Amino acid sequence: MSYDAVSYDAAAAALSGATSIIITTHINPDGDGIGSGLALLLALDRPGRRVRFLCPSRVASLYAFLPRFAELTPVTDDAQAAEAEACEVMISCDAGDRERLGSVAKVRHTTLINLDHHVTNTRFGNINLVDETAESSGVVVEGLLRRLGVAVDRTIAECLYTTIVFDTGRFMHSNTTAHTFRWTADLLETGIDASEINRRLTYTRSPKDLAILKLGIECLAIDDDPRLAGIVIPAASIAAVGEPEDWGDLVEIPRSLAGNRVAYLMRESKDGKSVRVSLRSNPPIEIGSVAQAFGGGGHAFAAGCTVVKPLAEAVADVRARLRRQLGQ
Ligand SMILES: [Mn+2]
Repeated sequence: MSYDAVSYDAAAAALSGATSIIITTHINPDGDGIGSGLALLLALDRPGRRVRFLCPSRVASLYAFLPRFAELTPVTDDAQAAEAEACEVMISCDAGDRERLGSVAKVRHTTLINLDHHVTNTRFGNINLVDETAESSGVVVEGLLRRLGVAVDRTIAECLYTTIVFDTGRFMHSNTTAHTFRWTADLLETGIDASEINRRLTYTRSPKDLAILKLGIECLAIDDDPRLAGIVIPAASIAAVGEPEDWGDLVEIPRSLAGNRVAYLMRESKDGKSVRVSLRSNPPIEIGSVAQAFGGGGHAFAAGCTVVKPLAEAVADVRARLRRQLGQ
């Protein structure tokens, strides 16, 4: 039996026997983390079992159309975590390391299942269900549901479809394969309205979101060599517009430049002490190792990190490293 089969079976056994389960995902949850978690909530909830979905930070209202979204409960500090009711099994979706679970990791639990697909996953669970070949964590969830004998119905499919749309960049990223389309086709067979979900995920920008988009374009930094381009946003500019609920895919703006290979988004923190960095690249140039070098993680061609340095210094350091990746 392969390592994967063993961990799928172990996770299925732990969940089948549990009468109390907490589902969670990473800080600043995205379409993959939320979709995976809600799919599990729908699949695992049954009479005689208590299933909760706790989130370590606020969740963008963009996802409010998903079934049972209203049940997402924020646990954002250790005091809340200490008060929260204990569970037998906690299952974390789409988080590469324990720190990404924030205070939720401190809610008492007996077994932790780490369900994920990041290459940089630190195997922090008691059971590690990590499939690096999966396009989204939702794909791993679907494999687990098969082991559990739970059929993917229309509502579960809506959640899983959200995970694949999000993590493949609407079927545009390099992780999109023949498997992706076959897997997604099975979801469509359940009768989901894929175009409506696409609309919900894409055409939902608030005036503030558009102001952020405008700011992103204003802060665009393009070199003579279009292979490297990015956006650097100072804290004062973010304060002037107001922090958005979700930073979305602003990094796709420099990425859309003809000839671009490596794109970045760098946002200065409110206190000016650190910089949040999002990186994207086109194969074969990988930037996962760059994010890791700065203490972050993710995938080979989509990764992120937080650099604890003033903005100018962080920008210089990250750009130098990215230039080296490009062989400059
Ligand atoms: Mn993911």
